[in-house]
Amino acid sequence: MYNTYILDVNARKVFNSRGEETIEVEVVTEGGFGRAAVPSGASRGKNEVVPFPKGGIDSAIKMFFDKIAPEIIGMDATAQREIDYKLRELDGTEHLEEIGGATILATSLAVAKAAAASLTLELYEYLGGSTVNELPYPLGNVLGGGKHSKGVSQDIQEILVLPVGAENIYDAIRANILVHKLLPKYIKEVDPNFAGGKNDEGAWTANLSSDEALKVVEKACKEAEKTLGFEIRIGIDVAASSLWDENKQKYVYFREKTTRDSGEQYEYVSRLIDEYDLIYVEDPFHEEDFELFAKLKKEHGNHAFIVGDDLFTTNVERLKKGVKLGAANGIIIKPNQIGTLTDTIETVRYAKRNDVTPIMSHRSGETEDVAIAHLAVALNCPVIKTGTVNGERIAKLNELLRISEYIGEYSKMAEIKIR
Ligand code: 2PG
Ligand code: MG
Repeated sequence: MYNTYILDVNARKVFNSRGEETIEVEVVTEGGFGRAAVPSGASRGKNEVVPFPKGGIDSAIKMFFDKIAPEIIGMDATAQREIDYKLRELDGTEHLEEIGGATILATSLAVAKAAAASLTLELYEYLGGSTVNELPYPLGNVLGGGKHSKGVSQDIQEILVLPVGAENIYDAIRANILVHKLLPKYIKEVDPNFAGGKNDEGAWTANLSSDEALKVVEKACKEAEKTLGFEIRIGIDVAASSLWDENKQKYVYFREKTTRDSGEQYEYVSRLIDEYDLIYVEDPFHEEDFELFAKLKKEHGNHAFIVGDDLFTTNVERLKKGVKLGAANGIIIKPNQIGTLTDTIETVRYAKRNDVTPIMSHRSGETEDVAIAHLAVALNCPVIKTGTVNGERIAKLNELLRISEYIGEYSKMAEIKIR
């Protein structure tokens, strides 16, 4: 009668899009199979779970076979919460230092996928129920800098586009791709030596200041809007923790060769929001400055998403603090920041109950795994941040096209509401 029991598991080393080793886990049930691989970040928040244990990935794999496999073989794959608690218990540390967050998340996701397959459901249906029908708007990095580009490009890590006027997922994805495609022409007007370089996430990387970068993206958006006939807005991920110098107590802008104290950083970000009509501002301040986030949200939170990534690290306790202080109206959701599917879902639910918009997100070092596309739909995240081009990013976007087709005539875009 039941075909969801776990019969066998496996783990192996695979590579991510940066060519770094990561872990992939497989779970076999009586009636299904699930496989999940875990991405990795370059600009990591200091409160994220630890991806690999002291002995690195080899020791992670050994621990998978020694500790995890004997415990979960024989369990029911639909007992997600029980399995996730068990994984946390086996590790025994808050930040998953013992076994490592990568192995734990890969197991957690592979279990969910195996359960879904055993019930002949798609992952989004299994987790979201038979009535989910809203597709997230893709938020795409088109021009990169900071830690993802290293060197001469802008200090702001990501300039992103959000096709708010698109009426379906196909047009939304097409819009971001078109902006990306149009950009080189405008970049060359300012940086004649631009040779078509791309960064880790497939965003262009050029010798531009942050203002020049925003201006060229603005031009490309205008042209794309004219072609497509709907609105495309601009966002940024400052990734300010990467700029923050704890000793100097200042943000260090390497390319601009300037520093900004917290007050100056606030003024700078405020100016960018006004000047470029930004709809989305991620990590404008370093990961412990909840107060300054709150000030920015108070001033701009009715017309822009003020979003915490490193600030929250998908951790519900940090989000609770943020809600209390009114620090943000958006939260980046990266399952590998927190370690299990259950933890991820808990954070998304808490965010929604408190008017904080969850934005499902990739990492800069990705794999071909498309689970985040399913999670975004299942958990009703109105936005998914997953790049614009390159195989590992397109994989998620193409999966959204498939999901939209599976949902069929009732499929629609989620509502983007700034609260
Ligand atoms: C970010 C992410 C993804 P990373 O800062 O939001 O774009 O980068 O995965 O390197 O943390
Ligand atoms: Mg970020």
